[in-house]
Amino acid sequence: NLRGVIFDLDGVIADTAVVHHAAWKKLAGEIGIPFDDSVGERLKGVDRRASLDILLEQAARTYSETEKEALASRKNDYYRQQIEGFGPQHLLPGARTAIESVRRAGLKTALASASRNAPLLLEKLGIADLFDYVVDANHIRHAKPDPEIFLAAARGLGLAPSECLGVEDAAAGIASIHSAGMKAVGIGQPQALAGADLLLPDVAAFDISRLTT
Ligand code: G16
Ligand code: MG
Repeated sequence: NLRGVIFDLDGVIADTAVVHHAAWKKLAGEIGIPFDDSVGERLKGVDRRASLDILLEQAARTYSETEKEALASRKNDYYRQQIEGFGPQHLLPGARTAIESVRRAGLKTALASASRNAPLLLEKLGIADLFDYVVDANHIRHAKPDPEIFLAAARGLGLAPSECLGVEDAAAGIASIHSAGMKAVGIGQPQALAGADLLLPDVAAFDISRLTT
C-alpha cells in the first residue's frame, strides 16, 4: 500500500541537471580532461566527490586529496553562481502540481537529493514547505546507487520502504530506489532508465491518481 512518494531534485523537480553538467564540463575543460555526454550521464545523481572521481578516470595524471578538494569546490562555485539567480521559474513544468497532488491524495512527500545545495534550491524555488521530510545529504555516507539515501527518506517519513515510491531521472537513482526495496518511476529517456517500473517523459506526466488505484 502506497503511503509516501520520495522525489529526487535535480532533473526531476528543478532544471539543474544541465547546470551541474555545465559546471563539470567547464572544470573538465580547464584541466584538460575529455568530457562528452556519456560521461555527463554517468555523473547524474552521483554526489560531488564521486562525480569528480568519475571525471578523473580520464586524467593523464593522479591528483592529491588536497587538489581533489579544490577541484570539487571549484565546480561547486560554478554551480552556485548559476543557482544564485534561480527562482520558481526554474521549477520543471508540472513539478509543483505533481508534489501537491501527492499531498492532496493524503500521501507523504520527501526529498532524496544527493545535493548539498538542495535546501538552498528548495528555498529559491519556493517549495520547501511541500516536503514532510528532506534528507540531509551531509549525513549520507554512500552515494546513489547505494540505497542509503532512499532508506533515510522512508525512515524520516516514518514509513516502511515498501510503502514508498521513488521518482528519479538518473540510472544511479533508479538503482538506489530498487535496492531500497521501492518501486521506481523514471523521468526521462528510456536508454538511460531502462530499469524503471514506470517510465515518464517528464514530471508533468506524473499522475498520482494512476499510481494509487
Ligand atoms: C544531484 C545531481 C548530481 C550532483 C549531486 C551533488 O543529485 O544530480 O549531478 O553531483 O546532486 O550535488 P552538490 O554538488 O550540489 O552537492 P540529485 O540527487 O538531486 O539528482
Ligand atoms: Mg537527479
